[in-house]
Amino acid sequence: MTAQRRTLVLNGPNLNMLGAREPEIYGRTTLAQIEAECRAAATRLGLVLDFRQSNSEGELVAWIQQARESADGIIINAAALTHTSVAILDALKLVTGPVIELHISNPLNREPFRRRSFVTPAATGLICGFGAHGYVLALEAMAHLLAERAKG
Ligand code: CA2
Repeated sequence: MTAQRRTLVLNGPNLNMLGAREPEIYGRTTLAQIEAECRAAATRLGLVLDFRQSNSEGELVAWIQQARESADGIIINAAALTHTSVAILDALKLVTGPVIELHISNPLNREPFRRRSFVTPAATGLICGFGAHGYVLALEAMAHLLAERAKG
């Protein structure tokens, strides 16, 4: 059954370059490998997965708007836009399903400018600092939240 189980995973700018630099912060896993791990986890958890990446703020906003119809929950690693984008915040505020903010690193123990998030005010919860495995943790949290919602 796919009702209440469609999960959109959104990835922001430069995450398509994962594995190419700063492995001490982000690890060596590429975004393609993360997507494969997410697909395996989604199958195990009974989620229908839509996994996307864009370097464009406008495209991410459009996808969030579309998700109001096409997804039951959103997991978002907005990357650098986390710290700058009122447009993403405004789009996420219109989403009625669960929103999970995700980061590979822990932005709270890095540079001060990473401590401000424009995603957090619209997020149901936040997962950060667990490396690429955070994506699987976020999918597990989403499966739990959607199952709870389905109970009514
Ligand atoms: O830790 C995260 O997941 C971040 O969202 C990653 C963003 C950063 O601006 C946030 O503060 C935290 C950076 C995404 C791009 O990172 C790359 C890492 C390695 C190679 C290429 C890009």
